[in-house]
Amino acid sequence: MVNVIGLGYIGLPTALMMASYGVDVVGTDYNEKLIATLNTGKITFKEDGLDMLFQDAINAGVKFVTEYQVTDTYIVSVPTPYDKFSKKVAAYYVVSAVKDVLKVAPQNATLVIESTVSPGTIEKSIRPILMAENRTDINLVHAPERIIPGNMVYELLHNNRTIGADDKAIGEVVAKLYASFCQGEIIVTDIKTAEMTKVVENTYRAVNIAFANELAKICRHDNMDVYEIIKICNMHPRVNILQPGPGVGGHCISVDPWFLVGDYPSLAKVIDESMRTNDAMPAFVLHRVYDIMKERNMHDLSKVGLYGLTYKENVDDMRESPTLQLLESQEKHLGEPLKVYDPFITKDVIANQYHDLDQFLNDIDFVVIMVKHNEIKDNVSKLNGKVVLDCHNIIPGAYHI
Ligand code: SAJ
Repeated sequence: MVNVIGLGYIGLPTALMMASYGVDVVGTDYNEKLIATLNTGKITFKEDGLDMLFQDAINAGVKFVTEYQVTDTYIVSVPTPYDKFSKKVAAYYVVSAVKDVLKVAPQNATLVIESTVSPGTIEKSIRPILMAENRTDINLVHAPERIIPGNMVYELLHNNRTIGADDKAIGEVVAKLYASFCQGEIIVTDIKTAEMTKVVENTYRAVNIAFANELAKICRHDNMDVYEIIKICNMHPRVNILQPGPGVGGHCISVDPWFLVGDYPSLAKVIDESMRTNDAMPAFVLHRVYDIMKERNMHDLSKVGLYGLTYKENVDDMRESPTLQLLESQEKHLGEPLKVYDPFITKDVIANQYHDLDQFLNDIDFVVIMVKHNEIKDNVSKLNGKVVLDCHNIIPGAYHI
């Protein structure tokens, strides 16, 4: 039996996928409310294909509990934030999950850590716990998750995976467990290499997005069309630039590269500058808003609305979202917060929030497209007559960042 610890954005789909492919799975989370919701047959977040997977897993006998189980395999998928000041990984959730596992784990159990951690974290923060508890019999493994919100179920099935283990034979056993559902290639390596690959993958994307954002600023400065330029450059066989945007959100690309800056401050220069570039984008958008208002002779900020609150399109996840960052930066100007609407955020989470697109558009003259949800792409005609600042190049004739 596999005990999946932490039933969030990664642990839940992983538990459901394994169960639906015939693995005996118990999911554990200390959040009683979350377990109660799952046990009433409700899924806890929106994601393509997750509802169906949930049903399959329930039919296959998956269980959700708050207690850690006595079993031979544990998969830990709890969050790893970073310390805002030191920029280093904050491994306290993983540390406390591991300590709890050790209270019940039998001899020679395998402990797989899926949570993203910086290179060396398992050696520095996890192995010493095993030593202190006299539990060197436990097989430590790192299997960093790679799935992208918005396409998680497909990617869980098809992405290649990395398994880092002290002992190659144990790595192969865990690879076999993942192969019960994963159709991609599974590479077995050592733990530190696995830790580094995960952080490097997200850093690669962060640096590439920062490059696109910097190009957007250069093009804005000299009145060039950044989208046309990127499109033409990407027709070169060895160029693949990502897209500029209003900032980088989510719990991965806006967080993981900081681990490298925190651990190697004198070496990770390009990464540090890239993260600062991305973090500065929401404030850049706000300045664009002020500039466009000036140009159009508009004075009333209460007539400006932000479309989209989530960190990217068609997901309901708001963590580190550029819109929240923009509002935070606006707060510093002591203004009345801008109006906001997002079809995926049904609860009231901030001031001036709308729950109906028509009502939102009725109350404003100036719309900033912060997130390119399908909803707005399908309703472009509703923007007729409005001033539009489009941060994603989806609305013909709109202002760009
Ligand atoms: N973004 C841009 N321009 C782009 C692409 C993205 O501004 O061209 C922005 C998005 O709007 C969003 C942020 O970047 O705010 C991140 O979105 P994303 O779709 O690039 O990635 P995440 O954070 O949802 O998921 C990433 C993925 N990593 C990589 O693609 C290397 C995913 O595979 C990882 O599993 C995930 O991080 C994770 O959990 O680490």
